[in-house]
Amino acid sequence: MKATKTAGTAATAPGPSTGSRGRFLVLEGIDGCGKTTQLAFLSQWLPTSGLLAPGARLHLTREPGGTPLGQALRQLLLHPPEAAAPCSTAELLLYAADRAQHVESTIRPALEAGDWVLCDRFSGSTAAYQGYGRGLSLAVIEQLEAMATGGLEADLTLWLDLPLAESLRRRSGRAADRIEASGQAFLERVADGFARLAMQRRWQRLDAHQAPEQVSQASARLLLERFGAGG
Ligand code: Z5A
Repeated sequence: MKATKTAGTAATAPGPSTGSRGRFLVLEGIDGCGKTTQLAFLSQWLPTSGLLAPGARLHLTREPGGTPLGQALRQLLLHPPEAAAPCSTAELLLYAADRAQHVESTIRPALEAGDWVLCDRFSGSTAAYQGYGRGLSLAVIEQLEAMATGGLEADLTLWLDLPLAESLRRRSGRAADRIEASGQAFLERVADGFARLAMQRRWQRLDAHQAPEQVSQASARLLLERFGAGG
């Protein structure tokens, strides 16, 4: 099982919590942009990077599905029985419910214990998919985001920027989930939305159209610059 698809905690260093607030890192991007691959790299590299305080742990998690409630919501969102497929507004609210539970029960407690949290998707995905993709109100989405997160924001969001054509090529031959099956025009709006959000929210762009090792090196460099002794 890939580390990033395992919601929950990966203890990486024994010891008591550190007392100071930890760091919250998020990976965002269109389907197949390489988040899982890079999360697997970061889950190995971060604990040896010297960035975590002594005793701090690294938690790997994801949205939707980072909690037991979230796992049930994920199933409903991505693989519902045909008669149970949510309409766009219900879909938005289910992602918000997943996030509220995730922040409250997993992310915030980990950060308060001084741990680091590495999350596959967060609120940017709701703006991209439900806002730009489905065409729901971005203002309403922002209000819901504030409610679900209680104002919690990532310390750093890495945006894996990949052309849609390459994402489709990478995913060819794999069964599409309900969101992926929403059609090319939808996916184009989502991809465009990610590019806009990256500018608005000052995400760090990573060129995801390079070899996986190069993407990993670039992400490690960015993290050292941002959180290292001189950052
Ligand atoms: N969603 C939403 O609508 N609203 C929300 O608020 C949230 C989510 C939070 C969750 O799916 C779905 O929920 C997602 C958005 C929606 N919908 N879709 N569609 P997910 O998170 O489970 O799955 P995903 O985001 O679509 O990711 P993925 O398919 O697992 O892909 P990935 O993790 O980004 O990529 P990967 O698995 O690392 O790589 C894909 C393939 O490319 C694989 O064969 C790799 O070996 C290969 N790969 C990876 N990197 C490279 C490089 N650099 N070069 C070449 N090949 C590569």
